[in-house]
Amino acid sequence: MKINVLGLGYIGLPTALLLADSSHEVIGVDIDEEKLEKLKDGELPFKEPGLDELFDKARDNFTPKNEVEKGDVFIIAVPTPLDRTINVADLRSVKKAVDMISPVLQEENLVILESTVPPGTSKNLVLPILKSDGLNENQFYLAHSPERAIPGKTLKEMINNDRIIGGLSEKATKKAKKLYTDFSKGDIFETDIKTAEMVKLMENTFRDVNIALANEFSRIAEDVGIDVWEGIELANNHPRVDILNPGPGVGGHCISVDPLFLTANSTTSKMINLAREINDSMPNFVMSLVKEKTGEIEQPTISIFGVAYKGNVDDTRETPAKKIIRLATNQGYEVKCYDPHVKKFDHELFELEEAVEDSDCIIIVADHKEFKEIDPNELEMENKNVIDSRNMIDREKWEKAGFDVKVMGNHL
Ligand code: SAJ
Repeated sequence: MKINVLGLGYIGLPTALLLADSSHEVIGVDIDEEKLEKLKDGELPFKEPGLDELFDKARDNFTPKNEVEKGDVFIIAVPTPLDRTINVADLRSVKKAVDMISPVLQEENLVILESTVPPGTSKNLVLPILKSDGLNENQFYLAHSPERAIPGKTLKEMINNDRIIGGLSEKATKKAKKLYTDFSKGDIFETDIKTAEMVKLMENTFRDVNIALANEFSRIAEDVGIDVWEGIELANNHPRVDILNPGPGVGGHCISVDPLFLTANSTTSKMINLAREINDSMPNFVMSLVKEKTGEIEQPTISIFGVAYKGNVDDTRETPAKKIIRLATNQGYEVKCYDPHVKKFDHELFELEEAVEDSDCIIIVADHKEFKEIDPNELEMENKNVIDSRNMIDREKWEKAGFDVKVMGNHL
């Protein structure tokens, strides 16, 4: 089949390559010319385990382009960010993608929306545009199949995770399901289009709310005087309890954003907004710990370890590090950042040695595996303080090297 994949980002590109590797002829469409040139030169625009090998195998069936071609299938995997000023989804990229498809849409074509969208988007926004060039809704197929892969394990999860597919008609669902079985080994569950849209948001909201609970526990643990990490481990021995991990805040383009796609469509939500508020306040809590450690120091310097939104990825979208950095610089701190995964960031990045030079406190924000390997004896600092917001370093090792260690959520 000839398949157009619109949007060659973290989801679209792996999807396009998996389909190309399954012997389909794939046109990868993007508006970013620099990205297209890179791909034409055989270079990947981002890192993801296994993607290099897949690209090598699938390249012959994959053509990067800035426009769609007539074909059999159109998969839309463009970003759907949140407009932070009004907390409403910005669906302009979806609209642009559908605008590109409708003039070339033919009878029997299948259109699949993979981007995460507020419930109702497929029917209210996508369908009318697809119909605007003459076809009626019985002449083509429309389905929503939300992506569920987690950055860092995208390919593995795309192949092995279960999928939800909701078609506008039953035939649309079946057609989309058949396509995904070309590379997906997981179960594929069928539903209607609006339920599929909502399920994706429910999944990420579940996670956000549960991380908020863990974060609230960590703050209460500090007040009460216990170690929340030990508490969570013990509580999770219960067969029906599975508490997530506290942290410096929830980043990434999904979990910190998707819950608001739900609340924007409702006047009744309380818990979802509250969870967002709790998670968004975690950088402030981290900053309060920094002040406790550095309050006496004149013109303190701090070192942020890990500006990615989570461990072992190079993605900085919505990273809590940004808020911590802004809060700190606003209060006169000098901030130096170190991240062995990230190459490009709004704030200057330093090598390890330089990042800690003259520093008064290290703050572990993303839990990159490299931080476990650091020998604290080799760090030359002005004052040896470390705040671990992820409970990831070997406390004893750092204390032996003369560090004053503070683990977030642990009263000690
Ligand atoms: N985090 C915590 N504590 C935890 C787990 C995560 O503080 O116990 C933080 C992370 O550090 C990070 C943020 O939450 O800042 C989100 O990380 P994540 O690993 O939970 O999720 P994402 O955003 O990388 O990917 C999620 C996944 N959704 C679920 O697990 C329900 C993924 O399957 C989705 O495909 C993806 O969102 C998406 O695109 O929607």
